[in-house]
Amino acid sequence: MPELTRRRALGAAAGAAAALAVAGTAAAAAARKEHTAADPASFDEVYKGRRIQGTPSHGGGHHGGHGGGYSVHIDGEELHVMRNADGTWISVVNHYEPFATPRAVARAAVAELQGADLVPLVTV
Ligand SMILES: [Cu+2]
Repeated sequence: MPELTRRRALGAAAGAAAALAVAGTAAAAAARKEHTAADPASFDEVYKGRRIQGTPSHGGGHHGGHGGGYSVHIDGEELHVMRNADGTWISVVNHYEPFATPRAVARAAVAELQGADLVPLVTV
């Protein structure tokens, strides 16, 4: 009975899709829970000869809260950072490499810059 087999196959596919949807929702909920956790603490240190600073910045920043409510500076210049939905962080210098904390992002940016000045990002 090809028809019955086809229906069964469709039913199984629908069941799998539903299970995936449930799993996706659970993952999203977990990510949200993590996201609503307290903002990372401020930091201020010298790393590889550069001063890196980070601090929660609610409502501040040059592009209005897009930075996840947190601002990072390297030698006084703002490093554009963004918080991903899963709670990880990226910067304009390391756009495709997520880090666990803004401090890790700042350190990675310092390593990436290799002593070069951070040029302020102009947002139009
Ligand atoms: Cu941004």
